[in-house]
Amino acid sequence: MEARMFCYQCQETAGCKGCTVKGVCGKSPEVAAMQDLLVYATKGLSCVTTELRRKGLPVDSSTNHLVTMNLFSTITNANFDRDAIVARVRETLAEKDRLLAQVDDAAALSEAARWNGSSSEYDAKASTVGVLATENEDVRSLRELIIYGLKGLSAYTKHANALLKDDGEVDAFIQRALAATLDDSLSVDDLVSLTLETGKYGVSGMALLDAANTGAYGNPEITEVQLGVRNNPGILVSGHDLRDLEMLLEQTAGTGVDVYTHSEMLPAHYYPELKKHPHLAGNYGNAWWKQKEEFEKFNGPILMTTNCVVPPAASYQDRLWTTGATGVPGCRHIGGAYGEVKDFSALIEQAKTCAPPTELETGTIVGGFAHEQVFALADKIVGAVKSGAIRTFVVMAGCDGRMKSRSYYTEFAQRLPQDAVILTAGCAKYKYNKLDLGDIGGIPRVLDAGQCNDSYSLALIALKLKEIFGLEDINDLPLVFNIAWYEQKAVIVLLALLYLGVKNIHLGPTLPAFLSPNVANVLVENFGIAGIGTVDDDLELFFGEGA
Ligand code: FSO
Ligand code: SF4
Repeated sequence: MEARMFCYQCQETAGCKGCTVKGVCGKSPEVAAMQDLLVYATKGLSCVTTELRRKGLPVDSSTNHLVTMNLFSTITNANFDRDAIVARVRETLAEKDRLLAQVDDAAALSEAARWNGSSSEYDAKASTVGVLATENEDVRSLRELIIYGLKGLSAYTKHANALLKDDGEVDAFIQRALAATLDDSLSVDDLVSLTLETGKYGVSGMALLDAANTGAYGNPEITEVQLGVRNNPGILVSGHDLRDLEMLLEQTAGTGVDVYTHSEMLPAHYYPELKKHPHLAGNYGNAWWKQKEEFEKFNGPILMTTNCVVPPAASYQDRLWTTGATGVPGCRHIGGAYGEVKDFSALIEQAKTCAPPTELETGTIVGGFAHEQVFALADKIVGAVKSGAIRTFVVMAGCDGRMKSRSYYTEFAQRLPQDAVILTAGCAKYKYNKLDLGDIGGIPRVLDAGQCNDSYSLALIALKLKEIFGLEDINDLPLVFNIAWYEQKAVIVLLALLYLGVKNIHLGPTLPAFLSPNVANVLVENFGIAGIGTVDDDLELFFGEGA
């Protein structure tokens, strides 16, 4: 069949090669084209801002926010609304031209920095600027690896910005690196260096978000989260944006409407300033990919604050609302700039007319093992390692997804030796967080630090253990990495871990299609990156002795 688009940015890409007719995620070729053009326009804008910074001229934070929102909008499962993306392209080109007027030698800048066109020209232009516009497969692979890392970093930056925290150096880097992906003079080695530098800024971005979240809501603490439902109408909040949840909790207080979390919003329950709301009723359902059946049964409105959105069935489209970087045609979108209080009143009014959620399960799960909480337990944990009660920590952070082969992670968790403890973050946890894996001397065998960005917490924990045990190298810890990936936030987490010196990370369920054989080799040779095998083989590899 004739190619109508090309996208290979996520783990579920068609045939592990690329979506060329329609996205497995539901992205249409028409939306894919506008996302390609938006990335291109954002690179052009970044080229101009990087030139202005080089000349010592200031760049407004509003321009930085435009760049990060644009990249966030193109992440897998974030925005399926072509009109919304066209509007972003237009705004970006206008901003780029405004700033270009301040550059003396505009002709020396890249074509992307100089291009503009009317919306009738957008599709034709888009067809020339997608991923395949870079012909050399290694250069293309590295450029896309960097761009996907920057998309993930932009998502995390955006959440920090929503809490009025900025790191201008991270923004300047995102733009410098985006501009560099237009530069044909850069060698493969230059791009490998830039990839590692992206990881460095990934650490900064996650640190920024961690400080923003804990500054606003306190440090996560051990919390039991209800899985069942109450008898009131409810609103289900999904995605990662804690500030959106906070505003909704404030606006629903005393209305008789309960608020539930879904998928990556589960860790909100661990924060003192969020869990204090008595109508934050529990966590409903599982990871993002189960949303079609779970949203149907929830009965009330659902607020998607970020990806992962699945295009909805008609039966609940009217109850699905988007905000921030997300968009779905036919669903209502709630706007609001950073620092503004968003108006959720229409959504709350809808909730009042809805039946309470249908119960999916009962019981509780425990989480809240972010860095400060784990540091508070350090004596106990170190004692358990020294006594041999804990043999190994297994980092199983990352994402969940639809592929059947992900049952590997459930089986792997189930069959781990009893003296192994799982450290997790991100929606990958739903593959094993309801298995009742028990505890070791009171330390649960699944320690959930939070959302995917809270992988930063896992890195801090590893560094702390390294210090306590007086080790030179993080890789000398009794720690193995078996990470599941799906979309581009996992890419920045991976690059951040590489920057921190973590070696021998296993990545599954498949390796990224965007890694060319040569680029994959660089990662294998320098960092020991590997895929996954069978559960039997991997248990043997990690633990030996037929564990
Ligand atoms: Fe999951 Fe989706 Fe958090 Fe991702 S809900 S897959 S890596 O957006 O960001 O873990
Ligand atoms: Fe395909 Fe993933 Fe791209 Fe969607 S995001 S079009 S599933 S590669």
